[in-house]
Amino acid sequence: MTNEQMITTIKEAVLDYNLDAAVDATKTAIEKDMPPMDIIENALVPSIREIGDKFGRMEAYLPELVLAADIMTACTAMLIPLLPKEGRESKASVIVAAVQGDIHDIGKNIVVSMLIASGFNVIDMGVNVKTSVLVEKAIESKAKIICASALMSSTMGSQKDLIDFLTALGERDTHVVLIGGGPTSKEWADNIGADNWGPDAVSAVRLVEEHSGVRGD
Ligand code: B12
Repeated sequence: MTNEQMITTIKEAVLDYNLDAAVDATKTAIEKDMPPMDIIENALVPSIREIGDKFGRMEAYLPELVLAADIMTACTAMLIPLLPKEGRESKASVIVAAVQGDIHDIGKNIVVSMLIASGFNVIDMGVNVKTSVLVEKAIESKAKIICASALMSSTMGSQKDLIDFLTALGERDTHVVLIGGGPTSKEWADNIGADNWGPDAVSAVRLVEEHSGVRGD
C-alpha cells in the first residue's frame, strides 16, 4: 500500500466515525514506517476539519463531533510517543494553554508534544485557562514564551485579553505571545499585538525556536 493509499484509508475511517478502523489503519501506517507527523497532519487533521465543516453546515451533529474527537485522541496517542526526539538539552520554558472559554485541546496537545519532542520545557496549563491564571503562571515561572490556542470565534477575544492583561501589568515586553487555532490568522495576531501566529504544530515549534533564539536563520 502506498503512503497516499494509507492516508486515504485513515481519512475514510475517520469520516465514517469508525474508531476501530481508524486505529487499525493508523497502526498499519506506523508499521509501514510512515512518519508520525505526516499521519497526523495529512490524514487525521484534514479529516477532523472536514467533520468540523460538516458540523458548521449542520450536516453533522455534536455526538459525531465527540466521536471524531475520540478517534483523534486514540490515534494521536499512538503517534505522539513516536515523534522523533531531538535529544538536545532542555531549551526555553514555554507555557501552552487553550484560552479562557475554550475546551478544544486536540491541536494544543499536538503543539505540546511537538515542543517537548523538540527539547523545550513545556508547562501545559490545559484548557479553559483563565487569563489571569495564565498570566500569573507566566510571571511566576519566568517562562518567556506563551502559546495561546483558540478554536472558536467566541474565544479569540481571550487571546487579546491575554495581551491586554500582560500590558496592564507592565509585563508585555518580558513575554513573547504566540497564537494559533482555527479561526485565528496572522492578521488577527497583528491586530491584537501578538508576536506571531502559526497554522500548525510544526510552525509552532519553528516560531518558538525563532523567538527563543534557538534558530540562527
Ligand atoms: C473536535 C471538536 C470538538 C470536540 C473537542 C474535543 C477536544 N478534546 O478538543 C468537542 C466535541 C468537545 C467540541 C465542542 C465544541 N465545539 Co468544537 N470542534 C471540533 C472540531 C471538529 C475539530 C477541532 C480539532 O481538534 N481540530 C484538529 C486539531 C489538530 O487542529 P487545531 O485544533 O486547529 O490545531 C492545530 C492548529 O490550529 C495549530 N495550533 C493550535 N493551537 C495553536 C497555538 C499556537 C501558538 C500555534 C502557533 C498553533 C496552534 O496546531 C494544531 C496542530 O496542527 C472543530 C472543527 C475545526 N475545523 O477545527 C470544531 C469547532 C472548533 N467547534 C465548534 C463549536 C461551535 C463547538 C461547541 C460550541 C459545540 C456545542 N454546541 O457545544 C463546543 C465548544 C465547547 C467549548 N467551550 O470550547 C466550532 C467553532 C465555530 C467558531 N468559529 O466559533 C467548530 C469550528 C466547528 C464548526 N465548524 O462549527 N468540539
